Amino acid sequence: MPTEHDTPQPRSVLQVGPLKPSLAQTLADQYAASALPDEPAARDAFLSSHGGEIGVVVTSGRTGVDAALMAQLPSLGAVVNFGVGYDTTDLDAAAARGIGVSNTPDVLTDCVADTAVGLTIDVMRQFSAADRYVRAGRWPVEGNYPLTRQVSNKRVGIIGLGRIGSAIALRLSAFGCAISYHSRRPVDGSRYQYVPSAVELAAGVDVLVVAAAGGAGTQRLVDRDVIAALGADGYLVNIARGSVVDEVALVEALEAGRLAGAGLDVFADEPNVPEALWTMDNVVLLPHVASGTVETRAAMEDLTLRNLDEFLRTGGLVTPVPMPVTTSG
Ligand code: 8YV
Repeated sequence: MPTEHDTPQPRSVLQVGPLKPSLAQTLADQYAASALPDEPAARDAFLSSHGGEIGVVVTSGRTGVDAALMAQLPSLGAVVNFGVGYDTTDLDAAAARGIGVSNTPDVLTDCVADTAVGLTIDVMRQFSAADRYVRAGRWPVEGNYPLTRQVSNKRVGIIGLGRIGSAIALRLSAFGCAISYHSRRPVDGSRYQYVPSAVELAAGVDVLVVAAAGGAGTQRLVDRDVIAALGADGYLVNIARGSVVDEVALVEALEAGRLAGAGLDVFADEPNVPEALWTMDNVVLLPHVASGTVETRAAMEDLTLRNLDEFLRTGGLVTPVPMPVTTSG
């Protein structure tokens, strides 16, 4: 009985959501890719006439493919993500249909980890705020900038000791920081201290760095209790996903002085950032730029295309993500 692998699989490529311009151009020029229209009527028209032809979607971690869209792509064989995070793609729906999902791990680890270290130094030493102080002409008028907090030798807790979390730990260890971490389970062979809960971790550190993947499993993992445990002398740094932190609780704690500061590259509803944070000198706000370097985005683009090529050639993927086990699997 011919299986689905024998019958020729539709190989049409569909771009879903905005992508790095050069990648979008390559998809159009070299893969005859279509781009899913944003406008609802045009989108529905496209899906009803061409949905069945689509074999692979290329998207970014910021857009993804949900179950509703997946249902309108009956021949879909893979979702190729530009980005390490894939929390916007419904893995359960994909697994149920045997659809593979890939991401771009490793190639962005250094830049994201550098950003976490940069945010930690900036928020504790208030370099951005001090820079604004000088540019506002306040130094000759108000004198020296107030003293800030030392980064070296501080106790740092990492939520999510994966590739990026480990790279952050390595960097901050070189600053003499004592590293401890919380993850779903202890990491075999890790030289850092495992702490079984996020609250206990926060209670024992000066800086809490969020490096856990987004998704249902980590939704508001850094909640009110964790923020309270971190305390009025504690700092929060997030380079993972806004969804991992209870942003309302975070803003309230900062407004009430129940947290010393926060360095944030990601937010709950990007690109919207709570206005209450805009005027706080003990908060550093970045527009989701952790992997945003020429070198890293080029490497992400290359790995995205390698996954696409592999799927079109063999039906496999170069960097598939771990898929949930389905009851029917
Ligand atoms: C990407 C990211 O910029 O890799 C991720 O998960 O969040 C960023 O590196 C983004 O996903 C691509 O749009």
